[in-house]
Amino acid sequence: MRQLGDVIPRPVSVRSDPAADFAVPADVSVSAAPAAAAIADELADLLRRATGYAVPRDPGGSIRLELDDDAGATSPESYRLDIAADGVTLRAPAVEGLFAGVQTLRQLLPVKGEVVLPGGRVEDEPRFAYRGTMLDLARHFFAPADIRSFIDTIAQFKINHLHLHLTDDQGWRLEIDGWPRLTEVSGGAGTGIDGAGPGFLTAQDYTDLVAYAATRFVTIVPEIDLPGHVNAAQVAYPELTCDGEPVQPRTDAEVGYSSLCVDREETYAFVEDVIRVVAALTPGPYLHIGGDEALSTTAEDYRTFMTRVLPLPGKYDKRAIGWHEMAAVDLPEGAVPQYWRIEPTDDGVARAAAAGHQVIMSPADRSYLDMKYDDSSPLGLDWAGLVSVERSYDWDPADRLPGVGEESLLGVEAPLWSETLRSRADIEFMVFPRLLAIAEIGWTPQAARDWSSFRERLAEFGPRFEALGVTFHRSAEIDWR
Ligand code: TNX
Repeated sequence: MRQLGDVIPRPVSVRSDPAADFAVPADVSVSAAPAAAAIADELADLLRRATGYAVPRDPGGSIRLELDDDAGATSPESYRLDIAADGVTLRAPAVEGLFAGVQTLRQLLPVKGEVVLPGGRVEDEPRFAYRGTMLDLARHFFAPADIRSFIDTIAQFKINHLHLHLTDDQGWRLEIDGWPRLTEVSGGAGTGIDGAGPGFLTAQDYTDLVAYAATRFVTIVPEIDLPGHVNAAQVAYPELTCDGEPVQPRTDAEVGYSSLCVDREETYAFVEDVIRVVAALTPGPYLHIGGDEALSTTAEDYRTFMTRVLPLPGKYDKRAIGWHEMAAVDLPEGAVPQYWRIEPTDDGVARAAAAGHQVIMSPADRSYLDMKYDDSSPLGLDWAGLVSVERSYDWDPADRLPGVGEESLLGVEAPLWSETLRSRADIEFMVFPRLLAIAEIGWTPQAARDWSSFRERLAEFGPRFEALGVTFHRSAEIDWR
């Protein structure tokens, strides 16, 4: 039988009551508030697979999902789970909390054998509102089916944002109305690293993906990387270079050689068009404008460009996120720098935090899922060092950067760049189990986390990943079951 605290991310409060274990009976049923019907159906389905029972929906259900909006909760994702000898009550102020609670309940189901839920009470809420990961579709395109399967798995660990890096030097992966060559040329055959990652999302694919993610309470954050990382755009539209001369497609992993032409009006017509189209396709609140590694844009040009472009997401009702280099300029209200550096450096991020901006923490030496685990990792890079499971767990985003403490953080994100990846199994190998460490950092209060507890809880997920058909790295740091 599972223990009530055997959950990742670790809940805020767990009170076990062994006298109240719930042996799920053959006539188990699920009831739910109308707004939670889809979540109840999902839970019934999970129970059906675990028990083989019929598990109908029934207003008098022994497992009840209740919405309780006067719970005085601080977060819509908070929930309270009571497991007693005669049934289960899950209560939350919003559907987000019911979904989070169902993910907890799901982890309390055994992989196989008799289904007895451990008695007691869990009270839970997230440390940060933003708990994210990122897929780089530009260096290697991954099809919607792969992205959906990824969303299914990450949502089980209460990851609630998926950032899609849609454009880079090696490819452009989202169809943009009015600019067909972006995807016809730079999403086509021969694009991606080594020419091995062709493909793109049509506007309809993207819309469907966003809607699917919403059913898993995951918000899609689209990124259009500007003003560097634009070779693919310039291959498709040579008028986006300063001299208007065609540039060659690139399939190597260099960074920092391409830049939009900051002095030309055509540049801003293009950029605003793209931002307008992406904003219109995106129901979520964020639009990521990149801004990283613009090494062939002069510092002055970079500031000119960013000062003009950063307000555009706001013009189309989105909050701008950008890699932290953008904090070199005064940011418009609501803009969020995403910090990736290894060493604390004065990039203007602390200044932005002092001015009231929220920050997303993604330090490369801890959260980059494309770094190798150890010297023997067959995939991945190592410019930010080796990132073992313990290194990905054992850090605090609130003490990474002087001047950027707990109150300044919107949350954490673990990016996965895809230079060395070719398949769904490659993604999963790099992401699991390290994303579970980041998920716990983002959800569980710092004072309630420790590595020895995490590695023990994580060990139970070996058989669970196997049952899900999810590839993972059997790190020697963990005594896998
Ligand atoms: C740095 S850090 C990048 C990406 C690369 C990645 C590889 C940052 C915002 N950009 O262009 O894909 O390293 O690890």
